[in-house]
Amino acid sequence: MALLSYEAKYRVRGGTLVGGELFDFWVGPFYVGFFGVTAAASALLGTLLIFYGAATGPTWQPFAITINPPPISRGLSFAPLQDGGLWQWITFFSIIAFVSWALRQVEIARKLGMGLHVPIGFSAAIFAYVSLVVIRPFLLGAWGYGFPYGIMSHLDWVSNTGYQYLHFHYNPAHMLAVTFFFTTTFLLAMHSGEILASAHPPAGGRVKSAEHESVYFRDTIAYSIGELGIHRLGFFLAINAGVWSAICILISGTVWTRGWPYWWDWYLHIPIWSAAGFN
Ligand code: 07D
Ligand code: 07D
Repeated sequence: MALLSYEAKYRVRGGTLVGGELFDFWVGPFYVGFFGVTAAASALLGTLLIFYGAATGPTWQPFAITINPPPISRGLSFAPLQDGGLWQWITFFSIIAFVSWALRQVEIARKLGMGLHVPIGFSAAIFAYVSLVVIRPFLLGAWGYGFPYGIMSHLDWVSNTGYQYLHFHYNPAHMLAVTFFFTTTFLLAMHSGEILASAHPPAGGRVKSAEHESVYFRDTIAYSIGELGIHRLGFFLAINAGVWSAICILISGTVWTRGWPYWWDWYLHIPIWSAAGFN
């Protein structure tokens, strides 16, 4: 069956959250839906505003373009367009676009009678972004704490924000997030490697089955988590990477205002060391 006719077989009506049958159609291979319309419109508006900001700014050098948030002195107020207002509108449209994209994933999952795992996964990234540009700036009392929209300027923000807390690596939630990111890539390398090794043999070779995969890991580490289990573990690790990232920046400047190395003072005061006079 040609790919498109195969897809057409699964083009079922219904499952929409909003709009009933109004936007329940496809353009080529793309499902539209109410949230496809809101995602496309807000992504277009946000991108046009970035171009407008670039056009009124000093450079077209792609790495140097930056749309900055309002100065901290403006607090949580609406800023004039050229003094952070553009950043506020771009933030607004980007959130509408990301959330619409997630809801469109929900509608497609409902149509196909599938679980909501994909939108839940994507929501971890949205949560991290919203933490950076809405929740933390709100808790700190100024939009100026958000990061600027520019390829290099957003890196400057990460570095400057990190050094404000002396040594960001000492942030325990950052440690967990980094560990989850590293573990996720480690797991993906091993898992994808295993699938390629069994399902894609050299020309003339025999494709191996799931049993080969399980036996491979039992022979190697005495345990195989199984076909479903490996994806559950991947989902758990990857989502935790995003969620602990969000937590690590949300607690910086809100619940912990000093340098992160000082957070570890409790370690020096554990009775077993202090009673022995080690600190
Ligand atoms: C591979 C999925 C595809 C996505 C891609 C990104 C744009 C932006 C720019 C119009 C893995 C598309 C990029 C649409 C175009 C303009 C001006 C995802 C994949 C290919 N960053 N960041 C990058 C974003 C933050 C950090 C690259 C976005 C935080 C560091 C790219 C966001 C912090 C480094 C980029 C965001 C942070 C980067 C490659 C939003 C902490 C790098 C991204 C919306 C999270 C790396 C020059 C990538 C680099 C890099 C985009 C947020 C840190 C431009 C859209 C504030 C340390 N970031 N970033 O592959 O080379 O992601 O930078 O939150 O070293 Mg960033
Ligand atoms: C926010 C992206 C959301 C994206 C969305 C979708 C489009 C569409 C279209 C392609 C979360 C965008 C889609 C635009 C594209 C098309 C067609 C993802 C987001 C919604 N750090 N650090 C992290 C490491 C240091 C610092 C996170 C490592 C230094 C600060 C992660 C190291 C200092 C912040 C991480 C290291 C420092 C972070 C980022 C090593 C600087 C944050 C991942 C090895 C001196 C940020 C929520 C993330 C964070 C963050 C890793 C070093 C500071 C755990 C590995 C010591 C200030 N760091 N870091 O969040 O937690 O992804 O943000 O040295 O704010 Mg760090």
